[in-house]
Amino acid sequence: QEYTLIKLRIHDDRIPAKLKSRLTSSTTGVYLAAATLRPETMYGQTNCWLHPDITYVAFETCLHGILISTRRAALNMAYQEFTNVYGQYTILAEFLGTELFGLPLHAPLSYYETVYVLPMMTIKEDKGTGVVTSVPSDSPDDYVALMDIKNKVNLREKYNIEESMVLPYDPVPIIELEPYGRLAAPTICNQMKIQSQNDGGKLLEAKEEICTKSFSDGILVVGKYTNTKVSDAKKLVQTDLITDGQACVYYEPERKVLSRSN
Ligand code: ZZB
Repeated sequence: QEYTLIKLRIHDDRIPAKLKSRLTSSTTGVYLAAATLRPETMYGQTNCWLHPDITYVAFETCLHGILISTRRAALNMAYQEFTNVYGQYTILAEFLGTELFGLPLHAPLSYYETVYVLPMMTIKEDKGTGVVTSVPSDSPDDYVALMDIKNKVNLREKYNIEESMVLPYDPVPIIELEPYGRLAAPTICNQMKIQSQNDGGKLLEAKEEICTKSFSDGILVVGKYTNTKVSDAKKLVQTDLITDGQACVYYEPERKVLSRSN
């Protein structure tokens, strides 16, 4: 599986102290490394998701500054020549997701100049980098999680999330997709009456429906590739981001399939 790693840059003046103390003057930025299959949707990023209880590590790369991901993804990257020594990475600092909530980020191509790190309970530790960039216009999972944190004061209080990190952020129309219009994920979630992050089955159904449709029929309505089909724009946007040093390619090793005979 090929993912695009999107480099979400933590504002330099907000790098956590325990990492800051380990940095040298040559550091070229600290980034949350979000794994996505949809680089063409980056115009619609509204926030970044981390899981509160997952451990994330910060490590130095040759070409991409300091990256933050799960340990497992860091090791995979070390085997993909991200680090100085093949197969090895040095941990500069370790964080639980909770320690990173509320950090301000620069997200490449996003309509919003600054986006924040917020909690999502359905992040899987063993997929991608454990860092997910949020595009609520086109991802049902992101849309319901954003609505949760917007609507639930107790959830924000629990994780010290301020209103200003959430309330100004709305889904951005970026892809036209018949018959859903320009906000496919909100539309399908409302049609299917999906209420929360815990509606797993319905969410999966919604995601599969619009993901497949978007690839075959979606048309970008923002940015340099306005009026381009999603299926064509994907590669074009990925290449631009990589050329600008704002992204790179990451391969997910194939999962072992457990076969059982009975
Ligand atoms: C931005 C984006 C925009 C995504 C969209 C999806 C959609 P799949 O198809 O099931 O493999 N993701 C990445 N890592 C994780 C993780 N560890 N836990 C939970 N979710 C994760 O899903 C790939 C997508 O799942 C990735 O692409 C990422 O969200 C998320 F408009 O990045 B995506 C209809 C989907 N739309």
